[in-house]
Amino acid sequence: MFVRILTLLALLVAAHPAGAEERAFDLTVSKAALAEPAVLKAEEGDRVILKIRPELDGLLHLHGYGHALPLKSGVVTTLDFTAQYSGRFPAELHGEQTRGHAVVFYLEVYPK
Ligand SMILES: [Cu+2]
Repeated sequence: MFVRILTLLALLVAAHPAGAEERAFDLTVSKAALAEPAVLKAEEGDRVILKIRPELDGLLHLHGYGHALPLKSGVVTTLDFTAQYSGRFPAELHGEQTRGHAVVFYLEVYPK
């Protein structure tokens, strides 16, 4: 058991390049938030942890990264990933309440 944990730790360390940071964001997805999309900043290789509090239903789609996350009003959801591509990526909410697409936030990933 102990050896297994060590192996797992070694894999985790190997997966994160030197200098990578953890960036945690708290986001509320509401009609007001959609009127003024947030800009989230990270650097290439960082671990991004988004804690999302939806006040609307829909599918959150982070373009460029291909992440699609179903949101249900009142159910807090976390999206945890490595910012492996640099650039500016819109995350959109797809659903009836937004009548198609609405930008929730922009993720800006700066090259290292
Ligand atoms: Cu989309």
